[in-house]
Amino acid sequence: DGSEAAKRRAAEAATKEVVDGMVVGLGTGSTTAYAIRELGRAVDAGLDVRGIPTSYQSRSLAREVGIPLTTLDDATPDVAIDGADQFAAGDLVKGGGAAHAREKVVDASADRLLVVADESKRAARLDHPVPVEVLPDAAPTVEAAVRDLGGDPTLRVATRKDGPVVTDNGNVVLDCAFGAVDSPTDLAGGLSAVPGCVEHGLFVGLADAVYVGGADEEVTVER
Ligand code: DER
Repeated sequence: DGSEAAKRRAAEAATKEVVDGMVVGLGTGSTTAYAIRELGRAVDAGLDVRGIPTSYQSRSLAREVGIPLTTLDDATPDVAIDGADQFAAGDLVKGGGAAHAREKVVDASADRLLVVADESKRAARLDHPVPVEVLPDAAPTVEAAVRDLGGDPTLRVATRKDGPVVTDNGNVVLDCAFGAVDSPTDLAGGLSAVPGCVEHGLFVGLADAVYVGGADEEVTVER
């Protein structure tokens, strides 16, 4: 459908920034998956790159398409390519895939973070529920702290598994509805200070470019 084609266009446009010898942070989600597949084709054609995955999903897809992998022990990403649940003026809500803890580490370590998205992710102000990865035993106390910050937390329930979604790190996820966020910086600071919060999905000031796949076969780049 249209949005899949738009996601693919955005991802393939961003992948053009990857040149020989680069180390690439490989984000998680369906939009970034198009970039990972495109990188696999480029590797088949002789491109010399190494990838640093951000989740079980991105690692297994990178292996499937033949991208050589490395880790942050041995390399720093020149570029990271990652998706978003919402973007507004370069700030992001991420975590739809419950991978945002490792994504933020890799994305922030990269010299350039390229976000890839379709138009449905665009917003004037961030108002998407913010995923918060939480130590399982801390869920009740983090829920209370989120309410004190003005949010409404919902434990993310798994499908085809009884109980909550469990992240690659063995934690659970609260989706926290705050409505329109006046200051992403302030809310990010408030969430980071909550004991038991492993990582939240506000990526403030991290994106260097947002590649947006439009309905009209176009890709716009917002810097
Ligand atoms: O989990 C994540 O942060 C993903 O990048 C998500 O935000 C975007 O996933 P999508 O490209 O499948 O919409």
